[in-house]
Amino acid sequence: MGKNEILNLEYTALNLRRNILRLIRAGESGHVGGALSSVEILTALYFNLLKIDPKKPDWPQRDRFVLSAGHKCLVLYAALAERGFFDKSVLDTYGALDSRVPGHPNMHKLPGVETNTGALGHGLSIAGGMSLGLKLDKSDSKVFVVMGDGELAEGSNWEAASAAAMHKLDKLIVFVDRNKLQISGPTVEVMSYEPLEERWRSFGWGVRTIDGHNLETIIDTVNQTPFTKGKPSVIIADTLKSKGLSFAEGKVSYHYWKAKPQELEQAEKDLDVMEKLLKTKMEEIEL
Ligand SMILES: Cc1ncc(C[n+]2csc(CCOP(=O)(O)OP(=O)(O)O)c2C)c(N)n1
Ligand SMILES: [Mg+2]
Repeated sequence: MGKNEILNLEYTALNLRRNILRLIRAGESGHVGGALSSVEILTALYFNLLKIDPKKPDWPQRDRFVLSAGHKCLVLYAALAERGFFDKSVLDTYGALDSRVPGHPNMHKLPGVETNTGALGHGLSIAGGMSLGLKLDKSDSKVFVVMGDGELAEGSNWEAASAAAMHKLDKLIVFVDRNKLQISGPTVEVMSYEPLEERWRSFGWGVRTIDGHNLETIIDTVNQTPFTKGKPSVIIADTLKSKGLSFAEGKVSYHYWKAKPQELEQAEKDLDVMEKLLKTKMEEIEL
């Protein structure tokens, strides 16, 4: 990929973070930590990898995206709005009664949402079913899933992982957002999943571990799927929870953020600094 192309995607990632802040401003609170750690993954998907058409959200040939960890919905709303699935003014209704962007994604309210999620541990089963259906239809469409690392404590995931391997769903691509934290503490202390890579491998999946904030790496890695022909693929994305907010990064207490006005101000400043850095990078490229 060209440097310019990557930088443009980095700008898009910044816009997603700005959209997330806009949602938080409207609702005054939300699951911000896991939304911010997945920003680069959703940027890569919605602005490079997914075969989609915002004007035709039900286009049968589209790729599917399932946000299994539905509480991360702020990042999904941010990406869908930025990609043009709906007007950005909808983001300002977050937290309001009957909002189209509720606390967990609802496919009946918003175009681009493939399925309802929020009860952890269901997305992979749904995505596996979608992928099997597409395979039976001889479709080329891929199914992508984003899961949380804490979510992997749900036993249903491992049943779904076995079924996907048995059915040789090699167009099924899962990201585990390994930000190492879940709701109440470090993931390995609440319910350890380690050794994660070996665990997925033993379930019959192709596995890679990457830096989940590096857009170029995310795209290159997806473009190498299936890592093994006939096997589903999982990408363990190492990330930082609340990435981008100086006062919240890596802190479990920002899993769900009840935003104080001073914190919102600081958050805006943090994103302005990010924008300045990107501008400098852009000038260096143009020289
Ligand atoms: C079945 C179920 N149990 C509990 C919860 C409450 N809950 C919401 S988020 C969360 C922690 C998820 O952690 P992780 O998957 O690591 O997400 P992230 O760190 O990306 O926010 C829990 C336990 C839920 N949504 N569903
Ligand atoms: Mg986590």
